[in-house]
Amino acid sequence: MGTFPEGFLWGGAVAANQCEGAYDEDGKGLSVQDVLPHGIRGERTEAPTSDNMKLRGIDFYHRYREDIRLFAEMGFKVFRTSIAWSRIFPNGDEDRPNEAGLEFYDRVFDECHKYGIEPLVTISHYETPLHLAEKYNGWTDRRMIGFYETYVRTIFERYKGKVKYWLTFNEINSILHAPFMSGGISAPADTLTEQDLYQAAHHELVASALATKIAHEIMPDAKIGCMILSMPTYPLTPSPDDVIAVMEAEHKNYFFGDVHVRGRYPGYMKRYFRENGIEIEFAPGDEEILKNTVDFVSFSYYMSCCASADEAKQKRGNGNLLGGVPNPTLKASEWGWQIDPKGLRYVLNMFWDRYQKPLFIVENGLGAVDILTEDEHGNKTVKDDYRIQYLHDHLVQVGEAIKDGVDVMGYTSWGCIDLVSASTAELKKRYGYIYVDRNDDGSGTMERYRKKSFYWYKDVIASNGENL
Ligand code: BGP
Repeated sequence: MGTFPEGFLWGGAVAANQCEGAYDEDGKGLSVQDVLPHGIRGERTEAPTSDNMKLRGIDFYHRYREDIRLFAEMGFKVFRTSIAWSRIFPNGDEDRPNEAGLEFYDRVFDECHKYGIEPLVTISHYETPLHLAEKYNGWTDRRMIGFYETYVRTIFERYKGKVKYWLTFNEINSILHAPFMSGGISAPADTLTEQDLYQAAHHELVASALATKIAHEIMPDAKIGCMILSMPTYPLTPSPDDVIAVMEAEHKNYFFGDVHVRGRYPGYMKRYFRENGIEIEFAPGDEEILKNTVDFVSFSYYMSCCASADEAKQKRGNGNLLGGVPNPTLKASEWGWQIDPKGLRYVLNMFWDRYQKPLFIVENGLGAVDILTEDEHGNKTVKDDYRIQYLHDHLVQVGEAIKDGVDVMGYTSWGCIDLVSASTAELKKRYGYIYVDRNDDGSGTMERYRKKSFYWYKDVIASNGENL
């Protein structure tokens, strides 16, 4: 018997807003992404602007057949994508869905099943309808729970025979760090208090638990997961103060998983709220709804960071949304994200010890600049040994965690086909096994080419992780 269990769900992940393009086709409404041409650190615009790479993405909306065929060629068992909420409810607060939007995902899921690929669907992946952001200030408003409920009922009823695995909110803990992109909160970030952000998070947590309840009613066989941005945090020094700083930093992330898995607010968070003058308003029934806990825990993993109790050492490194004090022992990617394969084994063990629920790594990968070249047969390709190395090193650690006894359901590497970056909105930050000929100046044919990592991953899947 090999290391990876039989039936391990190998695959890749994307999000609608980063690959589909067709931002205004077939009745789609605008989403927050359509006014974020420069990613999370950039300013939002009043309306979509032509420099926004996401408006066309990689044209997955029109090329999904070709792309899914390539995923099938690699042997994918699962394909993670999201449904763009604003294709189904263009404004978000309508009663009736947009049929053309629903039909698009019918076609995508049917295409997956043609090859025996199981879709894994993120219900909300940083693409709240813009109207909900502008009219209601996103998730700060409790009415969002109702809009989300209408949306999830619609998609559960529609896709119940086609989609078994669902994630309620992408990287739900990121709402504290990227309120507009993650929570559709349009008030300027510097005007928002912790009270605002945690109340918005509460609304999302209730909505997530409600979706879990409804999913179980409509689709008894479905599996519903939460999705956490994981960022294992190490003490910068062995000082006990640094260890406590780590514990407190991790609580801010564990809070979200703890509510999803245990169905109630943890004591450490109640203390934090009490001592910081935060009062979360619970509506009657919220406590009961939160008891609808998830079937599995999914997370993204790109990097780890450090924490320090020393004010003078509080510098923030580059990295995905959470940042953190850089680790002096680690190297970083071209975008400054520190590379730490062992952190993946560590975080898998931490989640497993804490939750005893199946775990799903739904994002992991290396964003890098790729050079298009030719192989010995004259075919265009990318010799991305650096990406193979990164993925290899991480999968070795997944294997170690499995040997530790951790129940890992699957692995979908991020950006299995090149797509537009969430944090910087660039296309040159490529993650894919498949190269897409599109550049940040808008040039390119949109042709797809298999990279060296394509063949490597195909072999990993075919050998169920034995040939890494
Ligand atoms: C996660 C997001 C993804 C994805 C990934 C890589 O935070 O869930 O949407 O984009 O990070 O980040 P980036 O695209 O910024 O390189």
